[in-house]
Amino acid sequence: MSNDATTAAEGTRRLTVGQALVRFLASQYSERDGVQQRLIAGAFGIFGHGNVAGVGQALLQNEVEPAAGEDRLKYYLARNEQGMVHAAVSYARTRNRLQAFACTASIGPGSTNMITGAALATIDRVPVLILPSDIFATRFPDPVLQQLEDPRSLDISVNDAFKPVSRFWDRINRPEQLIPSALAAMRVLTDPAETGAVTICLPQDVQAEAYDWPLELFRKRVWHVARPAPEPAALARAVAIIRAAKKPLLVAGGGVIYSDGSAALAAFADATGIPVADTQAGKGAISCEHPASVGGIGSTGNDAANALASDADVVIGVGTRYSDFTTASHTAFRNPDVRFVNLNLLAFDAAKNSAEMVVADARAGLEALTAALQGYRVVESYSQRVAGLVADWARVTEECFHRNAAPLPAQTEVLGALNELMGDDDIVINAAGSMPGDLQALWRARSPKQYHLEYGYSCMGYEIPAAMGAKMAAPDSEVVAIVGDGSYQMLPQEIATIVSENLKVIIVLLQNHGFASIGGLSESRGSQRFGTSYRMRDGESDRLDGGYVPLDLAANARSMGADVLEVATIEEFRDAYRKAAVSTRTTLIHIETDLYGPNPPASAWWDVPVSQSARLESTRQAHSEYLEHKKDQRHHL
Ligand SMILES: Cc1ncc(C[n+]2csc(CCOP(=O)(O)OP(=O)(O)O)c2C)c(N)n1
Ligand SMILES: [Mg+2]
Repeated sequence: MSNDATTAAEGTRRLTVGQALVRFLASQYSERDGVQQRLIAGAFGIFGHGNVAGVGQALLQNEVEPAAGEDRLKYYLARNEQGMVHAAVSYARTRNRLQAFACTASIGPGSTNMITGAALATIDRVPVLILPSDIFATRFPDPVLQQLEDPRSLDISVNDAFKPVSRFWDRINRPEQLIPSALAAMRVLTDPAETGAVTICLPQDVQAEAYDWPLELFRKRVWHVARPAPEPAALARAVAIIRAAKKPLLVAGGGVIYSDGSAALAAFADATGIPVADTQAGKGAISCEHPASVGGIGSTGNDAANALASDADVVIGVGTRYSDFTTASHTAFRNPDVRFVNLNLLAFDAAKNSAEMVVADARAGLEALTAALQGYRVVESYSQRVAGLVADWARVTEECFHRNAAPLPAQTEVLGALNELMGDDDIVINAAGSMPGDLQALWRARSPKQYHLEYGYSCMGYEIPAAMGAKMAAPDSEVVAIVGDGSYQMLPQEIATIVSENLKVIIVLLQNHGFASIGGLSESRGSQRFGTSYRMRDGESDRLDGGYVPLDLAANARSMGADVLEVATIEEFRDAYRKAAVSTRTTLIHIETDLYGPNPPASAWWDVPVSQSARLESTRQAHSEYLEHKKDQRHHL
């Protein structure tokens, strides 16, 4: 039975802004290829005075006394607002951007804690609905607790800081503004070319304000996710370039996976013989077992993909934004005559490297290209070169995976054990530190969803909350977050949320007492690993060069309700993984690894500028090496 107050005006319903928003969100659906699903799968939140009585009351009412025909918008209580946005992004990514979460936070710090997550979503092009609470629209009690006061304008709040990291941003100062805003927000969330963080700021008084809403607002609404086909003339231009190619290389980005384009990519590679390299977001778009798959490209790529990139006369970028890691800071593609053909939903990305642009859905575009390229195939000697390079790198991978390093295992051995133990449909998650590089070079992904690397924002702290989001999105998959000790210390607290939701994930914590990644980078750029390991301040030197900080991260995870297995060797690690896999409880496996590697051999450069002037010899030396590498950098005009 409806418990909403009815109004005199027919066809309207009197609800607060919070109630109307919740009811609206529960009625939204997305559709692609004939399959419909709820667009907003639920709401993460943390309440404070900014949202407890507005959006919070609405979520309560939706849970305990919904109106007739009102669907549930399930509420999840997170521990940190940044973490909940990461979880939401991971959920949406796992669902190929067809479903998203709402995130409600209180005003001030609760809301600004979401900015990092919003930036990550927008950079990674993954939908999330951000609902920061805002200062009073009436301005009566100003300054409310946690209000930023700006003498230049009473219209500014901390939530203005979401503007550059949101694809859509609005503030609801009057109830009726919600109508156009909510509709615009859904359109952006479901537009694969525009999607990212969508932010609707909700002043705390307006959240609780009642209005007579047209009932039509709450009808089921289906947002169709488009698959734009290439324009025939653009396709023809692209085909002419590819047909003339002798040494083409396709670079598969995350767009291939989001478009569910793996079968189309495999068919393209089968028909043309064109080798396929992958980016961090695109790994798994083609199975590592496909003969055309050459693995990771760029700064953290492998020798096979990078050798092919270096020689390629035509590079076909599909669903990629060409990050500096992919292009090795514009040193990867060295053929003086190289040309680019980019297939992307976003014209902005399609235009990169002065490419012939094909603005289209990745799957639709690949299908069109395959059809239009009929009869074209790379020559046999090129295919043989590809196979030889791939076989060479497979040997390096085997070595890295089975090093038997002592006394501490190398992290590549842990990654190798996971790669062997995890199933095709399981999901490995990582974001920052030295592991993304090792994974990009070595991991052999056998399905499009197995490899979940957040490397657009490479945000430390993403892994654990992301494991929660991925598990919610793929309950039948084993979800494994691999996390460094630095990343763990940024954001471990969603373990408590994972436990409270009865979710089972596996967290693998690699303890190396510092930053293997930035430590190595620091050393190679002449900065002597300064400030990159977790050590005590020494009483005599007054520097951070004492013993290890006596930190017990295993106990930390245990304190939040995870089972913890502490292991020292790779054999013990394998056993622990098997135990964790059959357990129904969230388990963290703690293993100490060697801060100094060895890591896979690097075959490409990354531009990190070195001080042009220094007293330190290490820096001067690194600067002259830097200048050597700079010579290889080029624009593609
Ligand atoms: C939020 C955030 N802050 C800083 C960085 C810069 N950064 C990249 S890797 C890294 C160290 C990571 O340490 P850890 O997680 O222990 O991984 P390891 O390098 O030891 O593999 C830092 C500080 C980042 N990526 N994200
Ligand atoms: Mg570390």
